[in-house]
Amino acid sequence: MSRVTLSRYLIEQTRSHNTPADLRFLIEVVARACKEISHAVSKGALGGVLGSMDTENVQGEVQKKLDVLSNEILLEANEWGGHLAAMASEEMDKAYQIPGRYPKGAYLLLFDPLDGSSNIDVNVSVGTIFSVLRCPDDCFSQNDALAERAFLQPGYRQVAAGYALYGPQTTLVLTLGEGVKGFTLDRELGSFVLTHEHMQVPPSTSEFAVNMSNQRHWEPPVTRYVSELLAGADGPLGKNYNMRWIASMVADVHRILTRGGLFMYPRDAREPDKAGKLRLMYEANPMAFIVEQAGGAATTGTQRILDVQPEALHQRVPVFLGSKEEVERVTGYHNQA
Ligand code: P6P
Repeated sequence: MSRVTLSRYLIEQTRSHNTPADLRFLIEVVARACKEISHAVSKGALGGVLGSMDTENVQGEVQKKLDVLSNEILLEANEWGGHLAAMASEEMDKAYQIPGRYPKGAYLLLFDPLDGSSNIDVNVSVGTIFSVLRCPDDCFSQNDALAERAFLQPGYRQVAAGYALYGPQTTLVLTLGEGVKGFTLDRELGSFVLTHEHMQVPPSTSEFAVNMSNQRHWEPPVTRYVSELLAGADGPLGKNYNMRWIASMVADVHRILTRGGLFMYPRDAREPDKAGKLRLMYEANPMAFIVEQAGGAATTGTQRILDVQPEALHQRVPVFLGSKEEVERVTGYHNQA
């Protein structure tokens, strides 16, 4: 059987599910940018792109050279196509307005250009996360603040979400709201080829992912839940659990999409107002959309992530996502507290 490339999949989606042509174009442009990022990441020390800049991003995190390069690749790839009204990125404080010389379109693109970038210098998988929203009618104003407000839509309004994982293979995982598909980059062809027709998160699991070094900062429901996981077969959950923590959300989520598991980044007493480390608009929301489309669940501990009404572009939320049985358990503990 001839191999299905991303382009062919998107065209067939247009026929079967009326995926708008400009959304199809958007996904293809983002995928092409991810190929370019994959190429830059794979060069490592040979490409002179390892290490950090002497700058910080809006999150107060030291920027890696590849963070900045990946952000520029995504901006330059997407600004001229006429499919976007604006863009937003983890690496930029304000929304990115489409330059006046280019036409605007109906979509808003949000991304974390290189998530997990602290892993780059030690050659551990990193990734790009993206989310697509429709632009409300009134967002075409020239007023930045207005365009910024246009981004503040709950995650259930996403029309597409995906990630590229730069690991032993470069894979693109995508949902258009009709399930989750996985594509693997064929470097000889230069195309993403459909390799995972129907990605599903197993409803139960024996594997969890959390940074245990933060244990003393967790709230009681999380402390209770993790202690039960660690108690194993002799404990209340009656089975032994394994733990993984790659410290690269894209890699941890991809493992969960592949074999199940529970990913946690809880609220942290060190900075309770920040509500944990992960950002709602371009990390939690796209991953929650993908995980739910794959039959899993994603909450803040007390609320479905996709129902959170954003109040700020770089807002953070606690994240519990993955196998439905475990997400429901830990969420139940929060609601009992
Ligand atoms: P910690 C990467 O910086 C990231 O945003 C996610 O990809 C990852 O899951 C998390 O932070 C790792 O955080 O505190 O374990 O380094």
